[in-house]
Amino acid sequence: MELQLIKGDITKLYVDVIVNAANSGLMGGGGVDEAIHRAGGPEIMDECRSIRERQGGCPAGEAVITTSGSLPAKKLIHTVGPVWKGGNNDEKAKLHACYINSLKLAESNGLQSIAFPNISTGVYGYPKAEAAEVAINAVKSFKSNVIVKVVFVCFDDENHQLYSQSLSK
Ligand code: AR6
Repeated sequence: MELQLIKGDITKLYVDVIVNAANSGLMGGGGVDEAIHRAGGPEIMDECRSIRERQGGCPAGEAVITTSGSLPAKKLIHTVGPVWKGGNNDEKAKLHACYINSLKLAESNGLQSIAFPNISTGVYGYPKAEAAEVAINAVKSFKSNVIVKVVFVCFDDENHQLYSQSLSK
């Protein structure tokens, strides 16, 4: 599995699947979620609504898959990161689970390349250095015969710097 790091807008990527940092209601919001819905169009929200009606949303740490609408990526995975509440509320296990469950879902859908944003490091307030370690360790621990490429997409300089340091260790 090849690991790549880029700085930029995840909505522009031509990969098999991009991951959204959603909320448990799958209702849309700000940050990367807003950018994805804006770029991908209303079909995505229609499918999120059906998922909500069927299973009542998506708890933190879990992931669901939808159409990618008009995005260049073929599919879209929505995962829900933990809200940072100081670190003693299972945040690390939940963030780890976001990456693992997204990778499992990509794999079971035969998707070979996947791009992740820096889940929970925006509105949800997870400290960026700790979140980068969790993300990189989770992806490195995942052994797959299906997924050939994982892209970490950093939007801000601080995350990009942290990922580039960790990935070069
Ligand atoms: N491409 C890649 N990364 C981006 C983009 C983009 N276009 N835009 C922002 N980021 P956040 P969270 C980065 O707040 O902390 C939403 O309202 C951003 O710099 O999007 O998991 C949801 O609906 C940051 O590093 O997600 C939820 O309610 C990272 O994406 C809540 O926010 C994650 O920041 C989820 O909070």
